[in-house]
Amino acid sequence: MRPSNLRACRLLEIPTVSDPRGNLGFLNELEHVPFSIARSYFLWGVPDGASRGGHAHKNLQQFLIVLNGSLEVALRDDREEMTFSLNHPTTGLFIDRMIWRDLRAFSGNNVTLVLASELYNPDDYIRDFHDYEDLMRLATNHKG
Ligand code: T46
Repeated sequence: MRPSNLRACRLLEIPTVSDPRGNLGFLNELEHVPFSIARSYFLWGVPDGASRGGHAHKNLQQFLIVLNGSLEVALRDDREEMTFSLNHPTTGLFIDRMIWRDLRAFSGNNVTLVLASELYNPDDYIRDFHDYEDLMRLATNHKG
């Protein structure tokens, strides 16, 4: 398992072609999305006040695009936290492996598309923050 890289998590611009008919955004694998895409899923109809996430992934990398509405994403490792506000389909958020994420403040009309580097695997999830901290400590010690 590679160590966390909170600083690698970042907003990435999604190329968009606009003309009088509207807008078209596109994403090329390994060019605009920094990994090979194995799966996509989407979130919608999230009730007011609900939050999602609350876990980290051992290996999975993801790219979030808010297609409609808005959303706040809090990312943290065992040392620091970064918060991103997503509210436009011209910007996506890359989330590296071994990053704890909380998704909150979903607007009522929110639709969020997620591109993922691997197929769904429940064993890839770390759902307890203390377990996450232990794994981070181990990874740091291994690095020396
Ligand atoms: C993440 C955040 C942003 C599947 O069967 N296949 C899938 O591809 C996914 C993503 C989920 N599921 C099932 C597993 C659960 O029974 O759907 C149910 C809800 O999943 P979960 O509670 O993990 O949903 P979120 O929104 O808390 O987390 C999801 C992703 O699981 C996670 O990887 O980073 O969105």
